[in-house]
Amino acid sequence: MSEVLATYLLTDTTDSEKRAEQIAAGLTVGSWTDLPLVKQEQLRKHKGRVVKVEEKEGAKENETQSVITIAYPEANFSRDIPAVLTTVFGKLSLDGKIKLTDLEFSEGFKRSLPGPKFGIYGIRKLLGEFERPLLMSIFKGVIGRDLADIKEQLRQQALGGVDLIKDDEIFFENELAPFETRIIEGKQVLKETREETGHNTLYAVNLTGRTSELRDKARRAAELGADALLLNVFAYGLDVMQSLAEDGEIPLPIMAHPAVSGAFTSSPVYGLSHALLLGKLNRYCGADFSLFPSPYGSVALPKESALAIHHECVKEDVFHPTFAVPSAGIHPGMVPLLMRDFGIDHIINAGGGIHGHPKGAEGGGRAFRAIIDAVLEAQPIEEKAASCKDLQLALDKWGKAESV
Ligand code: 1AE
Repeated sequence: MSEVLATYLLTDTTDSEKRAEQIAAGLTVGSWTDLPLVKQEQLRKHKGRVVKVEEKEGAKENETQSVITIAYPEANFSRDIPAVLTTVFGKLSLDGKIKLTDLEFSEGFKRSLPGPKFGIYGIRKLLGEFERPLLMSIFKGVIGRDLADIKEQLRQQALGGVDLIKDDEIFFENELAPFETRIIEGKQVLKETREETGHNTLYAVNLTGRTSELRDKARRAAELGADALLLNVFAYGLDVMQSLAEDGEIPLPIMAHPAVSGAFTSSPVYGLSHALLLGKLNRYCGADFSLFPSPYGSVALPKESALAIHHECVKEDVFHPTFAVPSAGIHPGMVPLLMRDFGIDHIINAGGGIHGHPKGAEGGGRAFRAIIDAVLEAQPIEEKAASCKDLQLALDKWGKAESV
């Protein structure tokens, strides 16, 4: 019998064994022990099963914690993420200090999910770049700006040598720079910069609007030559991203932005774990890129959470790996830490850390590229900065980040 396994962290539960049994029965067949034996037999294949109950070491003083795993028969729900989440963490998510930390799916269930269309290798192939972390920059301060301003910002970013440029997540449909025009004109700018520098840069456009419009807008974006779609997936829901990822007429990588996810993940005792939501579920539902706060920047995650997301993005599985994009407040002085903790296969992503460079976005891009090269070549940063003025200016402004 195929099952989905859900693991939870319980906090301040007096009898974890009993609670686990209550959840296993309550979220499947109801109050089991009150049923006549003949009914129990009929419903046995639908009943949840307690797989594990363990006390958790290292809980805070005056706090008890345990980890429980419940197996839910797949016979109880349709093969879609909304049905799974509603079963395993529907009303339960409102019922005391309980956090959903992991979900394990059967191979059959996994086959019904898309996973990333491109994955790390597919994105690298689009760029022809296989040996270093990729560099992405973010449009900043573009609300209220006209297309000429936006094109100039795009040009400056591309000239600095970034591999990808994404819209800001708060940039929606607007009259000054409509979605379709932004793609057409933006691609023209990137064609010109490629002719000037030989460097290819991809553009991820923010796919926004009502859910019912997204499929057609995404198809149009593909026709017009957009390179990738940015999606505020947690404002819409994972199933919306899954539908876009499964659509054969939307042959574009999807960049999952973490906006709104903090409401689901930030509490240590409620919600879902970062690794599950921003790592595993993003990957299974089709995210080619998963953005999340790094452990060092302005909006930071605990290091173990950021590393756990990364692990879920890249670990051995039936799906392509998702590109992890630890972000928020990233500047060039953080690159040695990012590369130490996330390796070569991740994306270094900066908004303010590119645009805030004393020589503008072009200088910012060059500073990042220089420090990435220095780390790859094990060259002392100070030595590299002596031969790269843009890097020196960046280090003078932001310094070198301390290890966390
Ligand atoms: C965690 C997402 C980061 C993001 O989308 C963003 O806009 C970051 O901007 P900066 O680098 O903090 O300026």
